[in-house]
Amino acid sequence: MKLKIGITCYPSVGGSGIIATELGKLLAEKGHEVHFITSGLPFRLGKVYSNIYYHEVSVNHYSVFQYPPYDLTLANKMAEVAIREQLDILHVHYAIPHAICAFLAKEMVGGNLKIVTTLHGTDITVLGYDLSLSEMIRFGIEKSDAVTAVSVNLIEQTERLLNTTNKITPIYNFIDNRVYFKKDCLNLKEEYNIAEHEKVIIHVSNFRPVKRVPDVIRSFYEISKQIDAKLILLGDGPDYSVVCRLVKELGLQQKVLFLGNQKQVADFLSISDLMLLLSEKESFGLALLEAMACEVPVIGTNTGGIPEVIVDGETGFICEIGDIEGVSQKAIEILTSYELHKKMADQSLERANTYFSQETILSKYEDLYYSIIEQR
Ligand code: GMT
Repeated sequence: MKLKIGITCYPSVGGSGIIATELGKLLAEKGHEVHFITSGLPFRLGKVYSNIYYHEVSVNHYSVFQYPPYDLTLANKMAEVAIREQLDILHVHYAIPHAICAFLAKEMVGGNLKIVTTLHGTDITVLGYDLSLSEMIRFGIEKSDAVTAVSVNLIEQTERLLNTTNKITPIYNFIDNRVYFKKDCLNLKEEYNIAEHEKVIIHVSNFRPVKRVPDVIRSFYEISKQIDAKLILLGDGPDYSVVCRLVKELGLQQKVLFLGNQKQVADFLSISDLMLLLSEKESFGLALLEAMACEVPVIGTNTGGIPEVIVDGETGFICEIGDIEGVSQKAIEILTSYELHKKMADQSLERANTYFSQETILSKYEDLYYSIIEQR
């Protein structure tokens, strides 16, 4: 039975938007009908699919409202699309506000519409501590027909913090290995003036304070004392200028490449020897998985879902938050041993393609959809 699925996410460049969009594309490839109900065209949609529709949520800025009513407009749009298109499922990414909007839409529509909520992280690990929102997040989770989270750690945190009773199923994030694989991009090194013998370290994030990008710079500073290397920074965000200043202070201007938001992430990963993701909070760390699929070993911090992605000592290393010395030692270990690097690169690819492949994860979502539809 083919399903009609509405998907709501933040359509920007963040990991949750990427996962929601990629999932929509995979579902469409399997013959399901997918309706994106979002405030903008999802960033990763790319090519045209005859069974993917886009319904824009455009919020009116009436002067009578002090704040634009995104949540209510979204709920109204969800209800409208659910009735017109006879949706079976509304799959929302983020409990706040999307699960609440879906609940409102379901109340408006009645009937058999089912809500699936996927928790991605900051709706729990940051907003969950905010007493002005936590009860609402709990409500959104309890009222969903099915709830998933992108790591087991995120489930534990949700249950501990919010005392939820609704079952939460872990469904890990995935990569599309038709997009993320190691390519021959050596010309990129030349274009960016990276010498052939220089090692390339990469960091990809939205430069929020939680990503601790200054730790990446400080670790790189230590590494570059012993190894000829360049650091590629992909992404942009609030800490960008703090990071620029630190790079200048440490005299690293010639060694750090600020490349901003880029679409061809796999090309940059293909010339990289190591990824650093040294976050304070990270419910999964999609960037790590993208690196692993491109045969890049990774060093991440011992937080959130990162230890579920990296196998310490096999696909990379796990270090404590803020342990610059530990990170730089491990990085030097990987970058100076051909055998260790090769072993970790191979094991990273193997892990990405077995535990986190699109086929495995897509079928988990499909099974979940069918299981709640059977409960009708
Ligand atoms: O990491 C961010 O700041 C962006 C955020 C998002 O909404 O995209 O990422 C969260 O969801 C991703 C996809 O599930 C996860 O890979 C990230 O680990 C998670 N970020 C945090 O937990 C901080």
